[in-house]
Amino acid sequence: MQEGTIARRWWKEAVVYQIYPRSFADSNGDGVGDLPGILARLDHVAGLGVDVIWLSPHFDSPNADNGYDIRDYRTVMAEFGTMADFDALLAGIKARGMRLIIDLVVNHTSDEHQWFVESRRSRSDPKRNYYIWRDGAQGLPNNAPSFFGGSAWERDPATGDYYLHYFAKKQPDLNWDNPAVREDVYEIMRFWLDKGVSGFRMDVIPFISKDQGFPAMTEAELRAPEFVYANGPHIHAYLQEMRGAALAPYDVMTVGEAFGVTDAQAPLFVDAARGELDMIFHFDVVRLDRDGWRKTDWTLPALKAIYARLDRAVGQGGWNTVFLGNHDNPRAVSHFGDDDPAFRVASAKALATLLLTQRGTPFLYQGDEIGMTNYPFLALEDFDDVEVRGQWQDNVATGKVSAAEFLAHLRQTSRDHSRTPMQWDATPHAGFTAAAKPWFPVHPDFGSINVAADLADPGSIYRHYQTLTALRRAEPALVYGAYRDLDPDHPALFSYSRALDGDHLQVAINFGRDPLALDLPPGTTLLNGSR
Ligand code: ISL
Ligand code: CA
Repeated sequence: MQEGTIARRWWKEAVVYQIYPRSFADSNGDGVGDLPGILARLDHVAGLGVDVIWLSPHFDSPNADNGYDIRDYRTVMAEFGTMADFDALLAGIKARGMRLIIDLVVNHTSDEHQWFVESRRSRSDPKRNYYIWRDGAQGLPNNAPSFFGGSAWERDPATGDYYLHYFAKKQPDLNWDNPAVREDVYEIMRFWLDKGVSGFRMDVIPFISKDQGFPAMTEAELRAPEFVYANGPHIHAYLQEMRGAALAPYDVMTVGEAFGVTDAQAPLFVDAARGELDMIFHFDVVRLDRDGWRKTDWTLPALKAIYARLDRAVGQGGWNTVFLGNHDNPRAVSHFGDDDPAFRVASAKALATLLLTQRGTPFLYQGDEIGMTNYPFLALEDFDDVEVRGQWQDNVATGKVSAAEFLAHLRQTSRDHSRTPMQWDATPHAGFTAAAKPWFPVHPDFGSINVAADLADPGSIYRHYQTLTALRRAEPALVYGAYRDLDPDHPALFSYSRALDGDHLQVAINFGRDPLALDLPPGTTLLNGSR
């Protein structure tokens, strides 16, 4: 991307930290993380030097998909606390000079949401058209698959009709072609914006507009249905309407989870002139080594090529995000780094350097700041994820693949790796809970991998994150500087420059186990001594 006048915005300069509330900190000893638990640990987050917290869904939910199935958008999930707890958390975040963005999950609701309870009652119910129904007498509308196993169509006994659900059966898709749905969503957004949140992370937002003809899907399309489900006929109209109707009066940030959006399509979502989203999460990096549920290999040149391509794609008017982990992905140091005990710390620090010196708003995920690793799952019953159970039905129960083969891939790719409890210290259950049993097991390596250990070690991963967030704050070139890969073909070295107004920084990251020699131009100043 060329140097030039990039519009300055607070959310371009921010570093974001994602919290998965179920697994962050339990304050009342029921084994489940909660909002008061987060409040009690805010100094840890603020101490990292982050500016924004992204809170995964905190709304009332039956937890068919751990909160991504919302039953009431204006109520806090009972296990997480009360609205007073939310207000106290928001106040605590602001008191530390940070902002809060929350998770907007409006492609679908829970099937226990009042809208769906009414919609499914009868074909003539006023809420019928809040969801996507098709006449049961015509048979399955098309061969669209659910991401969580089986068909995307579920036949409902009350009327014998089918309803659409791209995710679990308990997550019926909303009908965004119905203006009443859109108005209700904008009302929900204003409710939380008026409470003082600073924006939204928008769950699978490219899916909200559907081609309601639902044509049959080809074999190729079935291998990656997200590219069929995203970018429906009215997606940009709806995002522009949303900006005008709900977001414009507020100084907020929006980031869309752009599952199914290619880098070529990115500017259509994030070019500021279009008034849609501020930025999007691309899946190119976290999915570069995936073929559906299968884990495949990757190379560093392939990873570097993605960063270069995404940087070019957003152009002058757009903006990128940078992330290596979240609640849907395995642990970054196990996925992109090296979690062998001899290399884990250096590797996690290397990944932190990548996250915090690339061009784009960095999104950190809870636990990566101490290099938490993938969990040693053994059998199907060790997993919690609805996606795992559904894909097991599709692939193993049907006899397509052996349990051993499916588990071998799952042990590398499962979303559950990032959902084990945060490891605070070496006390029972890593200080996550005082309960006899946490909702999900703590990683057995918590005795050595925990926040207390990192705080006591000046050379820890946590300390490296602190150094890097301070560096990013001190060096505008790391935010707005032009990006150039200096050695795209090197198999182990990731080396790039960031240049702004005569300031020229070079970043060099060793992705390999062997030391690398690096010739630096004369007069180079090392900005931080981590070698
Ligand atoms: O790739 C996926 C599906 O096979 C998952 O990572 C995920 O379903 C997808 O990225 C969309 O994620 C979002 O929507 C889901 C929810 O389960 C995820 O946690 C959320 O991040 C449905 O709300
Ligand atoms: Ca709790």
